[in-house]
Amino acid sequence: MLEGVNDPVDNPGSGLVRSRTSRTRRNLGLAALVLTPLLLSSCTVPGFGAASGVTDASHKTYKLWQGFMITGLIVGGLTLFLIVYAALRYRRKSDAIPRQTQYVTWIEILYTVIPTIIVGVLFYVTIVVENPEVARVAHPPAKINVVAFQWGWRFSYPGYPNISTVGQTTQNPVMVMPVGETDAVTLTSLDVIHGFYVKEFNYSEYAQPGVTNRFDVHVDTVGSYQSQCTQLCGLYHSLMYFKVVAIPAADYHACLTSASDGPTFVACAEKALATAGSQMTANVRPTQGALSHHG
Ligand SMILES: [Cu+2]
Repeated sequence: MLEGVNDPVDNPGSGLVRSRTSRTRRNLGLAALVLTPLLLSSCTVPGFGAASGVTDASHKTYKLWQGFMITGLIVGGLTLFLIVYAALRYRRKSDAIPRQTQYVTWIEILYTVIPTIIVGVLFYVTIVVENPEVARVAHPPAKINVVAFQWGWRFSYPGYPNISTVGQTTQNPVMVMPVGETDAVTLTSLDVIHGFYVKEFNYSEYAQPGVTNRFDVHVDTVGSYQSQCTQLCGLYHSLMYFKVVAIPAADYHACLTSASDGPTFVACAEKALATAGSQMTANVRPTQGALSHHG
């Protein structure tokens, strides 16, 4: 049989076999060419658009997101491969009806059980990550009230009635948060639904009229983080930015106590940020360099 394959005189079909073998070899080479750089570059798993995070919860959310994306790529890639393979390998060659292979019980069990396991695992890890993220501490050391409106934000600090910052459209108001302390955020809206979103927190929450949403944030990295409204809320939705300035907890409380109003508080916080930032650079901390990226 093999001799016949190698001898075109004995076997007129051997040319076809040989070209199919070389085609298979070429396809394998192509696959290796595409996969090798992909596999080599996977030493650092990419973020797939998510931030590596600057809060306790956001680091875990980041890992969860990576897990979901990698699972999706594997399942999607395998599905695509099987579709393309079946379409090419078993394409119509004659009018004869091919062998029918339905009711193969073990395959049917397999393609029911495997997806169920995958969904179950994804559900479980989501709960594990999400539960601590939405949990709230009984006595938060810092509190902030956030009010969204068309088209801007107001930030005020319970216990300090004189200190609040308001900014709309191009003004980009500043929200100050302590680093290393839990900050309890109370969020609502004056008019329509807005979305409170800080990319580095990997977190988004509705600001709804008539509803008060509460969540805790525990920032662990000093920095300035650009943030925005994520619900299409009208004409100037696209300008509804704000900035989170996260400074050491001691500076945060000192600024709250010493400031006489919103602007002096923000000025104090930005000064503390600059000082903490230059100290961070001097120490060459191996963090994400949040300060230099989000000025
Ligand atoms: Cu909005």
